[in-house]
Amino acid sequence: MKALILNSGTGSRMGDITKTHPKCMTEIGGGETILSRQLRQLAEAGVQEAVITTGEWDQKIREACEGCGLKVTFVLNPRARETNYIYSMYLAREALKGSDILLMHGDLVFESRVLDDVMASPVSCMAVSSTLPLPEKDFKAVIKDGRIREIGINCFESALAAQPLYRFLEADFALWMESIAEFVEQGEVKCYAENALNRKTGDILLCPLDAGDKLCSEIDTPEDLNRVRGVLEEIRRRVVYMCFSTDVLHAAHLRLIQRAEQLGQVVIGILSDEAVASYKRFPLLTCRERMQMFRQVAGVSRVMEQKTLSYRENLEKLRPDFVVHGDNWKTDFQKPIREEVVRVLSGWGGELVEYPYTRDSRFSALEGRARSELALPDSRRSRLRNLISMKGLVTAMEAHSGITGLIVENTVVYEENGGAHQFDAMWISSLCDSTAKGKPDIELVDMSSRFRTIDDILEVTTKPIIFDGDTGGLPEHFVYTVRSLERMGVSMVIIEDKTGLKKNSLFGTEVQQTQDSIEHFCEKIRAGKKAQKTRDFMICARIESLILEAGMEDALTRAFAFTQAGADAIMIHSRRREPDEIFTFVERFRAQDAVTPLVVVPTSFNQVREEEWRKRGVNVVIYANQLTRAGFPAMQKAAETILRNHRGLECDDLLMPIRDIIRLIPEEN
Ligand code: SPV
Ligand code: MG
Repeated sequence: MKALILNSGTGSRMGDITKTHPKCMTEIGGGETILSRQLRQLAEAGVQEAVITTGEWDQKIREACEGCGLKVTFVLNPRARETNYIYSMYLAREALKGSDILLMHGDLVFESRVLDDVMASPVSCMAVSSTLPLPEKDFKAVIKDGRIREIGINCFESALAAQPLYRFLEADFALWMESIAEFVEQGEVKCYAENALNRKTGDILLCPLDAGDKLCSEIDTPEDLNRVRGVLEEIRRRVVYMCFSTDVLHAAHLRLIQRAEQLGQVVIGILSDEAVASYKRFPLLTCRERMQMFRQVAGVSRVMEQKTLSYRENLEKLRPDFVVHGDNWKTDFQKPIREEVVRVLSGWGGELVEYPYTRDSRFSALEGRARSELALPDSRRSRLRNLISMKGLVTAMEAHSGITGLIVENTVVYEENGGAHQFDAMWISSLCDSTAKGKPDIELVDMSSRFRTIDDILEVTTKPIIFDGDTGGLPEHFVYTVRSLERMGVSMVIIEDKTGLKKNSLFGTEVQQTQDSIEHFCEKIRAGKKAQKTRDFMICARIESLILEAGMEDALTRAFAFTQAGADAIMIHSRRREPDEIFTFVERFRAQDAVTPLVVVPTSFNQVREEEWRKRGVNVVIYANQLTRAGFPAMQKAAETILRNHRGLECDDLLMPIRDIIRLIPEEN
């Protein structure tokens, strides 16, 4: 699209103001002239070429356009004094061929929102206002059946105030130009070019584009100038709010901020770490770092934290005139958040302005890179501690293979209020790892094989890992396990205070199991803590006293002894269907220790919601075996169905479509 700016006039009604320069070079505040503002707005809107018609001030206008960033063609009208711009347009006809035309008078000042709307129009259009009174002397557009039939000064019937800002499709502009040529060639050079346009409104579908109360105004007199300056000042004082969660700034963000800046002072809300992690991924930069990054961006006047996905709190604090956002949230999970923004803004007449969302493969590649950084051992290992301190309560879901790891990694549920929920971490259960290999959960699967499982999961995920280390084996062996896990990027190992042939805890006292002595287990914890190299790695001591019916006092005595020995967290287990003994333990432990993270595995007492665990002082909830228990019966059923029917057809309804499997496992490139 090419812009056509008509600047051949003398601006005689401006008095002394236009004695030394053309009207388009009149200052309008903010260090800008009418012309420099138009050129900036055009460049920001992506226009690359402009044709400017000039008259007496040709040289000055050429100089004023230097370095504007647009390719400008100047067309001098040597008869500017005795002709109207119909003649300038006629002279510019060759330069205007071959593209859509965005036409504006050189004395027109408009908000970028109006320009954006005009440029986005799929049909030829002219800016009008349905809210402004009809002007006595300026252009009006007569509208019938939704299209403009006539433009002129003297038509008042069925008319709206109109401004000389048009977008023409190439073919429509050619028709107008044809009519202009006929006028000029018959010597009619003093009338408006719109007279020639009026002859073609039957053939050109020219639609009114309603700018409403938005600024779009010609400056003809010093009074106009004062009024427009006042409006621009008010626009500069308006507050525009935007919220960002990104930790990688790219061109699309900067473009959006640039557009927002045209609406007023830009205030950026930075989404808290917790809010980002809840719906997306763990941010690579902390909220403070992201705030600092946005403070450096030109055009940003203030940066503040936005604690929740909901904008309400910040909007009520700021009462901004505008909220700016990409239009993607009209349909995605953020729809309820958007609706709330519209509702809250309507409280003081604020407006939501949406721009087309940019889906660019270069930006998705950046996101891919950010994700792979989260998978690096150092970054992943430390994240469990961070999440616990950030969220208070984290959830971990069992994974025993690459595919179950991907399910834990990618499953997100969106809530009605626009929030989202996903697992924070993965639990590599000894029960499920053994089951997947068809072996009993008795420490039979050796460490090399367990590490292989970890590696499969590490390769395709980014979330932190909690490893079920069973009893940890001999202290002399445990130190090697700690170092290996640490090196791989595992965040926490949980070892249970049992000894000898370990059986799964859910058997309880139905099988022979022996609890380790406090002294010996403390020795193992101390050895592990001494062996670890990083500050981040966590050793969690798991207490089996309730499982083995050794009593609450024993459980508590052990918990305090194990934390004394250096355990970073305590896991308390029970196989009762009621959670009361776990509640009692948590309450009594918290009475003496407010900080050591507490871990629970609510497999049998699964009626308690996460929020209640949080309130009671639990920090990690592990869903220890649900994926395994969901998956194997489904496989068994599929196998039986095929056996019964001697073919695969009947089994189809039980199966995940192949295309979903393919989507679950994206190919790396
Ligand atoms: C596991 O998942 O392997 C556990 C938890 O250790 S439990 O099965 O409840 O003992
Ligand atoms: Mg286990």
